[in-house]
Amino acid sequence: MTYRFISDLHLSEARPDLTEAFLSFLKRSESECEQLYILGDLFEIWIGDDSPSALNLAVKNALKHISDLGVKTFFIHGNRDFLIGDTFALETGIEILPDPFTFKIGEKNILLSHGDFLCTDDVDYINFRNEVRSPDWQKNFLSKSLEERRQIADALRADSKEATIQKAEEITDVNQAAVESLLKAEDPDIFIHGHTHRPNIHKVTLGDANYDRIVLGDWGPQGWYLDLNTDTYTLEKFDI
Ligand SMILES: [Mn+2]
Repeated sequence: MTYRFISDLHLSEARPDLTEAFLSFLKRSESECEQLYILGDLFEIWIGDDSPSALNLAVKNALKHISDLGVKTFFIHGNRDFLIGDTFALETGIEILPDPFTFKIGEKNILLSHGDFLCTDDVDYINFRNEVRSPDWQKNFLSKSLEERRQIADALRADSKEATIQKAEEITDVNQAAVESLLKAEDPDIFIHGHTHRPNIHKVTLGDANYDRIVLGDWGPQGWYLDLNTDTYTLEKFDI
């Protein structure tokens, strides 16, 4: 049984090469894994499940196809596609999980997250996150026309890009104390997340406890995925 994990593909109309790579990746995943977990930022932007585009349709159809073939698919919201909702889940067969989410593979506890909530040094971002994740904000946003939503989203994205350029390296990475308190609270054997675009395997020791923190990579010149079996895992990359 192989569990496969990806995140931070940032699919958009501007990068058809990434969409192509994802569709081929799903095709081979049909026979290479039994479960597929997408840990956020599948899309560069998501303004509502009712937004029609060729990209959205192609991705939804491909997800529906692999799930119809029996590969169980899961999704955790990223900071770009946090508005993916129940309609998307229904249309694709994907199951939306809370963030963070813990489950068992054999004897091992696995903890999953997108990872953005651990970037607590970036106070502006955490405040923004709290605002846009509130049911009121989302209800208000989704009640606007698609055109209005697109304008607001473009403005937010421009702000965020500018802010990220100005921020110090360490501010946009996860905060170590936040990671440690999450590990102590959830006590997983393996913690898998994305968001930071810093693919790596960190061996963490806290007191008597050992944890593997695996950071998935974003897709660009290369695609990244993690394959996890009962006893082993491998963090893989391939050229796009
Ligand atoms: Mn992210």
